Amino acid sequence: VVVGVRMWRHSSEHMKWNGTGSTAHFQEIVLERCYNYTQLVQPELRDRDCQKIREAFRNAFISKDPCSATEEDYHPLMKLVNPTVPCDKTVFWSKTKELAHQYTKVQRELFTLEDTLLGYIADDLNWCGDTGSYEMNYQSCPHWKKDCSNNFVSVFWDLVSKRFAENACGVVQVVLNGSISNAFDRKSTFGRVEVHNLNPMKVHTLQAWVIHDLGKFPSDSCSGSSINDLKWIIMQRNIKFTCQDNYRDCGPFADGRQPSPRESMTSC
Ligand code: NGD
Repeated sequence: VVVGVRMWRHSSEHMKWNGTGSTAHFQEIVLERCYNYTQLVQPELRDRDCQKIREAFRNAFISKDPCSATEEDYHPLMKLVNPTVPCDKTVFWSKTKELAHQYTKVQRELFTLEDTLLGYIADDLNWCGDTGSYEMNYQSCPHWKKDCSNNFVSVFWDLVSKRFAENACGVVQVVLNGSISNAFDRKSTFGRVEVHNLNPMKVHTLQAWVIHDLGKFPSDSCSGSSINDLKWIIMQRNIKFTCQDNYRDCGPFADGRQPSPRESMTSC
């Protein structure tokens, strides 16, 4: 009987939420990424206290109901890390994560959110705690669609995306996916959060790149209705809008071969 009760309790904990659990070694990964970023990637940030950052990150969600996250929970963490991207260097993306990151890896002075300290630390990680426990839940975390939208991961990304957009200045860029039917999606983080938090006093132009996968039929382009939607929203906000399909300005290779969109974005 005792074994039966134990097994039942164990499996009910296991099944609590529908999303994947916290990333194994979350604390260690946060600390290691923080040191890597502040000591090697952006040594101007070498004075940041990574132990404090790790602690503030953990305190934001530990011992709390994982479906009741608020922006305030992250304020102590936000205070420790303010975004610092120079004007003209911000790159947003939507459904083009890999391509956008290839782009900023080559164009080293450009920054996606994941090239800033908090985005770098949290990218691809998952985290949640539980009321009445000092442990993280490694079994399951709330799924943003199936369980609750105010979970700690979604609230974190909405908040850091908002701050990233608020701080942008000059010309900002967005890399969009022309191989899906709506390259611009009002419900994406870019469409729902970032676009609306650009400051028209600081940002004068949004430059969109609509890129299709090689060999795939283009499903959307600068002249499509979703981009028109974006153009309308941006112009309403008194920001200039420009759009470029499959950017290419480096001409053919020495052997005459035309570069693919991917090649021209990343190697010209
Ligand atoms: O509401 C959500 C949600 N929407 C998308 N995604 C979400 N995750 C939640 N927990 N809650 C996930 O974010 C989705 O599964 C992808 O893994 C990722 C990006 O979604 P995508 O491709 O639809 O693009 P978005 O426009 O929603 O967001 C990309 C822009 C980009 O300019 C970054 O500055 O928003 C920023 N970002 C948001 C969310 C997550 C980055 C990330 C990230 N690095 O994981």
